[in-house]
Amino acid sequence: MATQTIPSKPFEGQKPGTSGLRKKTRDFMVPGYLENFVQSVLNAIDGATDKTFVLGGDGRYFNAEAIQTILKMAAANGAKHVIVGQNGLLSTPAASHVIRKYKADGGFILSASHNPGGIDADFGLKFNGENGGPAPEALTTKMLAQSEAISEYLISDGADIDLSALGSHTLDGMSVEIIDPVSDYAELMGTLFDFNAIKSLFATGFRMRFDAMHAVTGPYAKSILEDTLGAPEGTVINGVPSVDFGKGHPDPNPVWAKELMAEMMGDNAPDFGAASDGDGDRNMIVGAGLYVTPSDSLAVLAANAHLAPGYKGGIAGVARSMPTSAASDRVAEKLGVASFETPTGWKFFGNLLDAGKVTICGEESAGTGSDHVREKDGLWAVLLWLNILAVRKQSVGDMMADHWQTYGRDYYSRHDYEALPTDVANAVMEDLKSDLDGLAGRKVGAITVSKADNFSYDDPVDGSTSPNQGIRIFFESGARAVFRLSGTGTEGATLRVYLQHYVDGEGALFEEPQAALAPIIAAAHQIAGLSRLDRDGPDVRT
Ligand code: VG1
Ligand code: CO
Repeated sequence: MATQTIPSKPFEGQKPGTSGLRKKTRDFMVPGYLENFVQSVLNAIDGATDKTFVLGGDGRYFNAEAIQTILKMAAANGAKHVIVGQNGLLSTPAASHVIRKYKADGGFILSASHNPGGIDADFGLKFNGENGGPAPEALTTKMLAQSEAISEYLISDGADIDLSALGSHTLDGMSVEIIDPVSDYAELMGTLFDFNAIKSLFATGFRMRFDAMHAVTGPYAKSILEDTLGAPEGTVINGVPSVDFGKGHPDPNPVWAKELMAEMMGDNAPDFGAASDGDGDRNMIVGAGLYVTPSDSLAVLAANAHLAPGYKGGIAGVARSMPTSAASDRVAEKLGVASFETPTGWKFFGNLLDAGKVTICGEESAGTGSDHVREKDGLWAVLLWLNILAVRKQSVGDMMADHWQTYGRDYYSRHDYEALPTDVANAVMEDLKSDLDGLAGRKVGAITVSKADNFSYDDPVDGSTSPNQGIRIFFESGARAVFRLSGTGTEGATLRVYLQHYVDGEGALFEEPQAALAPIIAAAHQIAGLSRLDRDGPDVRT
């Protein structure tokens, strides 16, 4: 066995986006593509010598092959030890936990998250640091620079490791430990939540459906919900991970989690429904007949977290991404704790969590998490909901009604226009930017713009600035429209339009969100000139 030095040339566009490098699977399979990026990451972190890494992914097509390559490259680059999830599986939050628990120097997570999987679909790779969180922008910038200058990579010619065999292995002098992907994570959940209270809830006949969407959370959800907490078998549906996620989009929103939504909106709906995404970091929450918008879910979790043992001392603060609604700010204000508004993407929460400024974070895209790891965590959110429901002994509908009466309701929806021609999507954003100064005071239909800006974030911990994070348009009514382009897509451009309208606790709290938002939707269309998209409507409405 020996280290091979393979000459290589840069590939264009190895720029990590909102969450790692995401490309078409076939791009990743081009000889040298994956290798170049892995070597660039290792170069950017000043090498692998004597380091320990965690390695695993969401099980999509090419997951296992990529793991063998990364293992051989880690060995050739001098790493000491790699911890791998059995069969190459580790959910993103579980990987974050394993990095922290075993004090690894970082981890490689193979996932394109909510994007579809398969040879003609998407693949992705991201690197998380020793705090368990996604590489911050300063580091992803270094990775890109390395990828643009690369001339060779190192790889061992050792044999493949049997990823199904738990325990210790050796690869060209490097030790490899295959671990059960679920047990460390399940143990952590047991320390945060009152499992006995949740067990009693299920024992009363409380009915739940968890849609794992053929993705990585299946084994986690089955083990924790069914085997440990006593939920009846069949509570978890689509629970066996498959390389193409049953040919679906493993994206927990009302459009893609159709099967679950149909059941939850139908007669005899279960009490509680939830779904998670490809890599297990997102969650969707649904009550019988009621979809809970993720921004509201974040607010409810922040307001009630103290009911779970892990948070009984209260929370330090709440952070939300800019496009997320202000619902969690209202909770923070009432609790007398700090709230923060960050750019889209979990990497911006890491500093706030590390500095102890916040306990709970969330995004409108169905990501919620806390300081227990440094990633958003789908099953964690579901378990916190269950713990709260077990203590409050209320239905999801009654809890939401209570919440809105206390804080008012932020009607919310995101409209996505997917796979647009890049020039058209760029023109929408450029026109908005050049109009910004003229927008204040403009009357659009019945509503008036009060202020417009291009969001820029100053990190209060490390002092860095991230400009150009989305266009915000505020209306005099207190409503808001936000426009930004997705940084996780692999085809053309995806325009995201985020819409929000606040009604206080005395107002009309039980409207259908699209209807309540209709004037803002119309104004947003007019201001951004969306008729040029030539689409009948958005591809996804959350
Ligand atoms: C999207 C979401 C963002 C999320 C990111 C990664 O990014 O909007 O909130 O953090 O996906 O989530 P973008 O740039 O496409 O809007 V995941 O579950 O795909 O890792
Ligand atoms: Co995800």
